[in-house]
Amino acid sequence: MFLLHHYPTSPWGELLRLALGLKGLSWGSVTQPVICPKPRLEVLTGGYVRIPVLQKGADIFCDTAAAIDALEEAHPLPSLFPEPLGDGHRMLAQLAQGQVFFWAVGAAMGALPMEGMEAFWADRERRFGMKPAAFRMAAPHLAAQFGGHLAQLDATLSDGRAYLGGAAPGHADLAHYQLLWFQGARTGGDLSHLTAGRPHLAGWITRVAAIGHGRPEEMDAEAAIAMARAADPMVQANVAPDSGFSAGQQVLVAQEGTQDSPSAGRLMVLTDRRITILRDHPEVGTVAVHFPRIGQIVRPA
Ligand SMILES: N[C@@H](CCC(=O)N[C@@H](CS)C(=O)NCC(=O)O)C(=O)O
Repeated sequence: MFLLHHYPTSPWGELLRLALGLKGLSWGSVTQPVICPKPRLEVLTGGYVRIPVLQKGADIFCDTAAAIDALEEAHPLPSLFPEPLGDGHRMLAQLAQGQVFFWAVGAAMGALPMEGMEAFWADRERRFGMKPAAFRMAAPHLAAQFGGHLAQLDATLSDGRAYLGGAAPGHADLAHYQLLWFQGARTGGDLSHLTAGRPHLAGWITRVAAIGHGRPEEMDAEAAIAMARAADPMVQANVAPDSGFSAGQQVLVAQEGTQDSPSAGRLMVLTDRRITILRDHPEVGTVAVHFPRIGQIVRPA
């Protein structure tokens, strides 16, 4: 059974909740803190503290890109990469990362007050350089940029297709939907201000939301740690010969754009799609921590 480490308000968590729903799965739902420290997550990841993290036994998938691949491999149907777009879903989903996500966060949160959220803002400033005052000042601009992105989504859907890639929903739909879903944080779930003048978005939002979350079962972090301890990781060495690294070498894996601690371990996989390290911890034994190649910085330890 897959376990999802997340928190209810996490937009990237919503992407994976829907992916688990699309696959029709029962899954373990482990709630992790919204801000650092996240010690019971770090036992599994070795330092990665972003949300969500997907777990299957002693295999830990950091970042939605790695998690989506793991889900697709374990449960190929219905596919998260339906034809005719197929693998193109990955590229379209990637568009929802980086700058576009920053616009979406600005649109959803830029106008939120400091009061009552001091610890949250301090965490995000320390880790991501999000200075609340500057962020608030930029909020109208960020919201306008996000509006431009929504106009492109609406135009893509304007030929009457049900989903971004055609008749069936896939990774790209979930990746873009979560950006919209998150806007409801400020409005109690009401997205009418975003669909006004964008007639194709409203129906698409309803269709993607209807995918649902499958069957989550509450689970605590200690049970997740025990499941990792009881399992062996599933990984085959595959380090690209021209990468400058070798299998078994000690490396550090960190994320672009954060001050979060790197995860340390023995390199097992390094391709242009995937990074996998093996690491040992007294509480979990040996676990494999998987990352997508995009967004990670790999250094010799
Ligand atoms: N590229 C990552 C992005 C994950 C991300 O930015 N997650 C946000 C929450 S939705 C986060 O980690 N925020 C800081 C935190 O939760 O501590 C992915 O696809 O999973």
